[in-house]
Amino acid sequence: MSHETRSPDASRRRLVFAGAASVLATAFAPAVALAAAKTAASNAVGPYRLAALPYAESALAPAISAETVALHYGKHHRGYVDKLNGLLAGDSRRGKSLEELMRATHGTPADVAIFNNAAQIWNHDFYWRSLTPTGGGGAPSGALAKAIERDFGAFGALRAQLAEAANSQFGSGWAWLVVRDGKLAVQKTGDADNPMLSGARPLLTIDVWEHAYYVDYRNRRADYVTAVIDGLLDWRLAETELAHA
Ligand code: MN3
Repeated sequence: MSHETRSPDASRRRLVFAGAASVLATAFAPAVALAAAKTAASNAVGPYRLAALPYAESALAPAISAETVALHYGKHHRGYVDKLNGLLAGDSRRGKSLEELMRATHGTPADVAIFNNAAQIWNHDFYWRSLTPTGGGGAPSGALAKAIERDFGAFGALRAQLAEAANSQFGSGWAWLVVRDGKLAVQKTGDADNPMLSGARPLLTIDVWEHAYYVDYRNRRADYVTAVIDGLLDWRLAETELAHA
């Protein structure tokens, strides 16, 4: 069989499909117009954008593969952005910042989908910024190093607490280094929740949803967590956020 015998069939199928679509477009013009508007809202013209990844998709390998980043950033993270823009099409709240939206919808059952998608965008933006190409993040220094010594005793204790939080979060969620009431602390949150909603300021985060590690580590979350803490966390972000706390 050659392409010459296949392509006329394929062309005809496309024409038939186009014809059917045209008939549908005529019969349901308002619905089609609405769908088109929603599609536009969920793409570049919407108010919420997919932030650029701050490094190449392959930059976190081997701790996190390019395949994982392509899926995690390009499908999951992008999906939250598209979903939020769809949910807020025609909603007066679409002008709010992500943080304002999270605070306005947190704990409101009717707005749970808006909260979840807004918070997941914020959390993922922060997650990508919490990581840096292997070896680039250095070690805590300056005021951060002093605060770690003051509040944890030693870096090893912080490292152990962060790993414990990340590994013990039941189901989907996040592990965080935060500042709360002027002190550094480690905490975990479930699903899309974020420590800022209980009065803390995030300094670093680790995504422990299965989509963050299953391609590379299968069920071995602890191996992913170790690889991230020991190889990818960007302590410079924590220093910057602490300076603004
Ligand atoms: Mn994720």
